[in-house]
Amino acid sequence: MGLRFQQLKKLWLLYLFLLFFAFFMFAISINLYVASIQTADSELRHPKPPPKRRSLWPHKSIVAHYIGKGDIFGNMTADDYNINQFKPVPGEGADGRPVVVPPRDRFRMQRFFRLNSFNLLASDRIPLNRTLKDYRTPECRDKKYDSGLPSTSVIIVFHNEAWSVLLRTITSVINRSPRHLLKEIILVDDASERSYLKRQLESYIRVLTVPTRIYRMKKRSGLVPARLLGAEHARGDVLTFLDAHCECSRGWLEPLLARIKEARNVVICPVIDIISDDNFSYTKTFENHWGGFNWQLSFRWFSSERKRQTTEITAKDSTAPIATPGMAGGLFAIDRNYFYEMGSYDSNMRVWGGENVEMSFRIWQCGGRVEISPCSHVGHVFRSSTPYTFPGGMSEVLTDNLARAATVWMDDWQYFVMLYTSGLSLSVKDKVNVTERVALREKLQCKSFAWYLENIWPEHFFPAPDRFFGKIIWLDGETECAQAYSKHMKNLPGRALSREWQRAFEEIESKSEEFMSLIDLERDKCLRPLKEVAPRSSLQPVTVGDCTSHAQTMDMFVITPKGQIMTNDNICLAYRPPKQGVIKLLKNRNATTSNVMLTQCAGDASQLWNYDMDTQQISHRDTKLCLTLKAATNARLQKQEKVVLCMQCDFKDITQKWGFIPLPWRL
Ligand code: LR7
Ligand code: MN
Repeated sequence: MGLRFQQLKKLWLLYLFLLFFAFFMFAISINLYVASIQTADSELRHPKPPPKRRSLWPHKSIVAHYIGKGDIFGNMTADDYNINQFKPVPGEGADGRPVVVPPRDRFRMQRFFRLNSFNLLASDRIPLNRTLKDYRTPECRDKKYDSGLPSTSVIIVFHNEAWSVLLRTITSVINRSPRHLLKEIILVDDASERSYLKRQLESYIRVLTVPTRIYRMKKRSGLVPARLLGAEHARGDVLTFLDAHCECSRGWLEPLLARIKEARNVVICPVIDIISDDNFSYTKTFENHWGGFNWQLSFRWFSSERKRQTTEITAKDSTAPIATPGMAGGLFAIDRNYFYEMGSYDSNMRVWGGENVEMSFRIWQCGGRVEISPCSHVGHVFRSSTPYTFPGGMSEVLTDNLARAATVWMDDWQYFVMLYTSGLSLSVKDKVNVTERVALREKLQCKSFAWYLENIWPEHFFPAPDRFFGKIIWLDGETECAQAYSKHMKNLPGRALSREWQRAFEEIESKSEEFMSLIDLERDKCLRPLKEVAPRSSLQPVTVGDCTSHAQTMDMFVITPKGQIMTNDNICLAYRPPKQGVIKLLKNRNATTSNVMLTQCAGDASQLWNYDMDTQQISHRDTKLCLTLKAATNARLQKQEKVVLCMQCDFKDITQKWGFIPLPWRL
């Protein structure tokens, strides 16, 4: 009896263990599966600005990465596309709160996500007139606007937009704009196929309290031709463009119109808040961020301090607009006549992309201004993938558009963009015909791109004639390139006095061909971020890797005469003293300790470096510590890694010797 009981107990325990184990494996595989589908569709298009929250670091990360959620269940039927399933639940999404779709609808929710690359079921539960909070600062709320503001036509273009999302955009415009300032709403349908966007939409807009008209493109053309069609029919003093998935919040319009009344050459954008593609919650973003473009001309948000440059208003006024080198593209107001005087849009830009770059450069270079008004808040649904088709091919269309913008406006820098953007090349440039736009630039007597960079975007991270552009090579003393480099530097007269970047740049430039030809692809190592993907927002340790691939930009650096070591996406090499609790945090984040990081450029002392041509050391200017290549333990992976650290300088130390290999960037 006793033995039996023992056996039973054992069996029972074994059974329990197996059950637990099976469950455990199941959970893991589900997790892996979800992770795999999420990364598969995480193609990043437009960065959303950072939500407003307390920052951990003095220089805040500026680009939020987000993971797209694709459809994982089966195909859609024609009915799925064409039926409007808007079914508002009172109070759902009120004050911009997130929507929770009931568990019984989760399956459908996944299925319908891919239709628009956002959670349609969540949107379909939110009333068209849902309430939002007042996202303005007290100073903005108190602001008085004069009575004679210009009127505006709001122009919304769309292709296959969801009913609830489009109509919530329209409703928010009507409900949150002073009636006398809103002349009309103009919708332009870029050849949508969904049936609810035909008659049903026409009869819906007929009864609105604000005159609303719809124009339809004969064939799918893209947002530029669609916006041009809308603008043609507009009668307001000002054109205000919005994407078809926005929500205007309280007081959004007056600051825009007031700024244009003050200065008609200003293209003024609202602060773009985030409406979640997942649950449609509305999140306020920073008022003080501004925009620019990376080396591939993708729009990026930045948040380093910027002087409020408007002349009429003092720099202290927190309600004053911020000058921005680049605009996101979708949400802005412009004086109607000024829009045409400045050449409206490049009508040969198709489908999506490039027009925001073109307009930013054109407006600035031809005497206008682009600004963001901190008092105007409009939400936008940020998506991680494109829901619609790209007639002509996504990459071809986008690169053609970018090539047009670059060729007309970027002077010498167009070659840089062509060389280092995948899909772009000088041959794409030859393909596009931009004669008309070049003539426009002549006619308006626009300034050069160099002027734009120097004056409008002095913080920029592009190459320039007085900067170095290329790779930072570790001179291990053995490879041919390393030896040639050291020999050249050592034999320069007066080199011992030259702790100046400018002098180093000149010397490197004069010998660039030779150094380049000596690079040994197998052995030479160049400075690069520790992770395979280039860092965009977070701090990232630095290491060395093969100097080979010229197609990637993560190991290419721009060095300014001032001593900033920058790379794409506004990332700079920074010294991070461990005392500030960085090591501890790093342990959690990257599991590697280093006091040298790639992080958002801020132009402060932590990011300034010296170069000594005599010893080939790069040292941090303030602390006089030298960049050193060391083995470090990665606590998480339990393995040794090479990491670049700042350590006491020792001119004999081979792990502290660095050289520069220039890369071409202009013809
Ligand atoms: O072929 C098309 N036809 C269209 O009518 C393609 C698009 N569209 C419509 C579309 O329905 C939408 O209403 O054009 C509008 C913009 O398209 P989105 O929402 O797919 O673009 P986006 O929000 O991803 O992209 C941003 O960059 C674009 C570059 O061409 C445009 O300038 C968008 O207006 C712009 N959106 C914003 O600036 C919102 C803030 C994003 C940021 C940062
Ligand atoms: Mn959009």
